[in-house]
Amino acid sequence: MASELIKRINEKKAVIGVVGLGYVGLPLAVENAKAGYQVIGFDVHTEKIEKINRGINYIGDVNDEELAKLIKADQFIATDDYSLIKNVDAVVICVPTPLDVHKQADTSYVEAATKEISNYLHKGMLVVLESTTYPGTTEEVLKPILEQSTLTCGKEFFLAYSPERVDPGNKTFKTSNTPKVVGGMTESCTEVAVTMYRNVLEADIHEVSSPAIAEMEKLLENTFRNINIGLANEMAILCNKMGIDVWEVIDAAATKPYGFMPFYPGPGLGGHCIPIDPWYLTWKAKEYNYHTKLIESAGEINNEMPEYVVNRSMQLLNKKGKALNGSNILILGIAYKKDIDDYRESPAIPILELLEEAGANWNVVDPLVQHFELKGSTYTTVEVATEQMIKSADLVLITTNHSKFEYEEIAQNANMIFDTRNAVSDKFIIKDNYNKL
Ligand code: SAJ
Repeated sequence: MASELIKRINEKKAVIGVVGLGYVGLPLAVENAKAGYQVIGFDVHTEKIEKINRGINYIGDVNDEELAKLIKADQFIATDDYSLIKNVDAVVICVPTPLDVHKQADTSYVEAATKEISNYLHKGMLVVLESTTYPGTTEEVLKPILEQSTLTCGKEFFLAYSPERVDPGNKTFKTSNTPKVVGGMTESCTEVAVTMYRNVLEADIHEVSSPAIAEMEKLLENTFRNINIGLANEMAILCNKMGIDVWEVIDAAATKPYGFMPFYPGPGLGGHCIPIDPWYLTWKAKEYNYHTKLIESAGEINNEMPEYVVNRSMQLLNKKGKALNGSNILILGIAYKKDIDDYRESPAIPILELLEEAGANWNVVDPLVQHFELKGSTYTTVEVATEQMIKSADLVLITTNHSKFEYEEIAQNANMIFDTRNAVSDKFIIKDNYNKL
């Protein structure tokens, strides 16, 4: 059955399903359709389905015209009708795997999608999970659900894991050219999944011996970042105490051509991956009575950065005889990182919450994020900071180093600046109003 499916994939006769049409699923669906496959996208959000079927794109990494052309050519359709899975030869699951309030992995979206697929699973079908999750999910969660169809994994259907590596906004590495790791439940599962990706992506496809290897390598990738950012943040705290410019220290260390990779301090960790992925490991490790000390320490340092930033801001205002309470603070950037329009897990949110608690007056400038939620209320950002806004602020707090900010004007007009991203170039710093992390 594997060879039949491989043949259908190689002849581009296979129909590809993608479940979850977000920043991972939609680019993948488009790449599959561009490769010549008939693609059916599944999502629970009707507004996404309607937009796609009208050829309207909503993901920055997807080319509007490309999507419209594929929809017009009937190469790609979106639906919430899972019964269409019976027409699909291979389905890729790209749904969220958030953490719950106890930082425990929430695989409910994955389980829901898998149960729907299981209802329509048929002989000779491939199922691939791409959502970031704890090692063991594919074998312990997906496989049993899919085998409720009475089909046998590795013989009658094929199951693999292949972590998504989408970096939203990355102009260099996209879905098509980022190397892909694939691990199947059996050799034939791996072979079928690798065949699909090899027909769709330009990038190298790296086979591993099991889904658990692929699940774990993804977590290593992002835990590596989390821990190194934690180290950079701890260095920033220590350097500040010692009166040493941590940014100059990091730039100097980065001259080492081997054995070092620069990471930079910041106001905290945002985004949908880095602050979250390491906790899948921590949570699963408990099952093996192991305490992931290093991961948790790095997480604590990163999680404390928003409070550290607010304390530093308070100290800076105190130097001018001001308290946080009643001060006007202009926040530059609510997005979780530079030139991104996403504020999920953004450290600017806890910073605003702390400023609110301290009785500070704040205003947020962000050219890419128009609205944001804070403690259940919706706020609107200012797109461009006027000279008046800058001058009337007791403190300008740079939390996101968007390229669009006019750093020279800010440096000239601000009473006081706290730059948590080393965003303001030295050449603009002509007054003693400038401070950084
Ligand atoms: N950050 C720092 N210091 C750094 C790097 C990042 O404080 O040196 C902060 C960022 O400001 C942000 C958070 O950490 O708030 C996460 O930043 P990120 O650069 O890791 O960006 P993400 O969250 O978009 O991570 C994605 C990840 N991609 C996937 O999980 C598929 C990650 O694996 C990529 O390495 C990363 O993009 C990337 O390289 O841009």
